[in-house]
Order: sequence, then C-alpha cells, then structure tokens
Amino acid sequence: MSADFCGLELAHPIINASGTFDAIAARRAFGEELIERFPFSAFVSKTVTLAPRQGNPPPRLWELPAGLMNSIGLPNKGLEGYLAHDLPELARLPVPLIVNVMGFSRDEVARLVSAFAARDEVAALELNVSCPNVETGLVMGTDPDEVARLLAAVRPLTAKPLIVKLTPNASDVTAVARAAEQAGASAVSLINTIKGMAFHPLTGEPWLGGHTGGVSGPAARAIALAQVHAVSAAVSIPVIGMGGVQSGRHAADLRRAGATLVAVGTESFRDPAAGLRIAAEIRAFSYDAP
Ligand code: RRO
Repeated sequence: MSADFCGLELAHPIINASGTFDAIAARRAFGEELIERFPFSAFVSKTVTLAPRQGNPPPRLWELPAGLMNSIGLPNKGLEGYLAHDLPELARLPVPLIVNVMGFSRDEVARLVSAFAARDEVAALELNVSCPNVETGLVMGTDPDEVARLLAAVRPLTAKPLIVKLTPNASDVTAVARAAEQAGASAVSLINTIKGMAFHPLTGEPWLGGHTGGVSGPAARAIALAQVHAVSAAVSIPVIGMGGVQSGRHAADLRRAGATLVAVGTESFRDPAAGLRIAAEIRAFSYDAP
C-alpha cells in the first residue's frame, strides 16, 4: 500500500505527527531494530526555531479522560544546534525526512526555509503556523491573509515540498487552507492540538506552566475528521490528516475524509510501535469486508 506524496514514493501512508516521536531517543532505547523496522514511511521532526529555546515551565502535561494536553513550548536546540547535532542523526533514518519549522516573524521562517532548502538530507518542510503554546498567543495560522503573506515570502526560497500545518483553533480552517494553496503550499496537514485548560486540583491555579495547552488523542478525533473532510473538499493539494488515530480503522476514516497520508501522534507515547501496527491494520482494513 505505497503512497505518492508530493513526488515522494512512500512505503505506506502512515507517518508521525511532529513532536510526538523522538527518533534519536527511540534509537538509543530500541537500538538498530528501530531502523530496520521503522514505524513510519516518512519522519517529521519536532519543530525547529531559529534560536534555541528552553520550552515552557513545568508542568507540561495533563492527562485527560480521552487524551492528553500539552504545553511543551517548543524546546529545541535552534537552527545551528539542529544542523550540527540532530540532522546528521536523522539523515540516517531509512525514510524521507520532513523538517518542521516555526518562526516568530516571516523573516525568521524565511531564514529557516533557506537553511533547509540547501540540505539534500531534507525531503520536505512543514511550516508550523499552529502551535498553541507560545507566550505571545500569536498564531499566524488563524489568519488566511497572514498565511498567504508567509507563503509569498518563503515559496520562492525552495523547490522542496512545503506543507502548511493548520490549526483547529481558526474560525474557518478551510479559508486558511485555500489561502495556503493559492499562495503555493504543496500540501496541508491538520489538525494541530485544540486549545484547552486545566486547574490544579488543590490550589485552583492553572495546572500547566504555560497556563493553557493543546488537546490531542482520542478526544480530538471527531474534530479532526470533520476538519480534514472540510479541508479536503476545499483544496486540490494533498492533505495529511491527524488527530486521535489509534488504529487502522481510524486511519482509514481520515483517508475516506480525503487525507493522502495519516499521521499518528499521541498514540506513539502509549505504544512506540503504533505506526507499524496501524500501517499493517490499514493495509488489511476495508469498509466492505464481511
Ligand atoms: O511544543 C509545543 O508545545 C507544541 C507545538 Br510546537 C505544537 O505545534 N503543538 C503542540 O500541541 N505543542
């Protein structure tokens, strides 16, 4: 069940959601077997920013009855650290590498895109315009005009596929998707996490160090399905669908809603081999089977 995505020939349609699978740590934990049986047909890295970041203060996670809420806040080594330390490791993976980038201005995103445009190890870029956990509260991806201006600035900088990661926290996600397509995006991916909040059970203060967080996992699945369905009908470029996928049936649902590829996120924390299992299950799944 191979998948053609923006000219990349992938072995199957299951990839990871950015930030939910640390391939470098997983290789340390599982050894070379992880490389021989890599769970995903392409690997999407955690978000890289221009400058190094510590991330948000703890606590960073809150468990929900049907999912997880995070306020990680983009900790990463920054562009220079990523190029020096992470890229050589990730380039050894047996699948194409998609690098997820985020900037706090168009100029920052442009500098990140230019840097990765020059690297043969990178097959495609994902522009994260949808992180819910930044101090400024500013999320570029909620405004179609902002997204169009960003694409106008960065599209000329690379011939590599540019995937725009959309937020479910926009008032009209289809308008943002159409703006991205018209301005030259190669694909869109959705959904990022849904903004949420929890209070400390004893003090009543916000539990998360970042105060609010992003909801993922099964709680997000029906929302993802509706948004992927709406966006797939609104654009002609490929769609990567994600949100609460735990099984081949869930992945098949997102494909039926219009997704070309399906990303597994929160489920990988419970089962690091979930990608392999879901890829096998979707191969076997058919709505018409008796
Ligand atoms: O690092 C995070 O807090 C984070 C990011 Br960049 C994102 O895109 N989505 C999310 O739920 N958390």
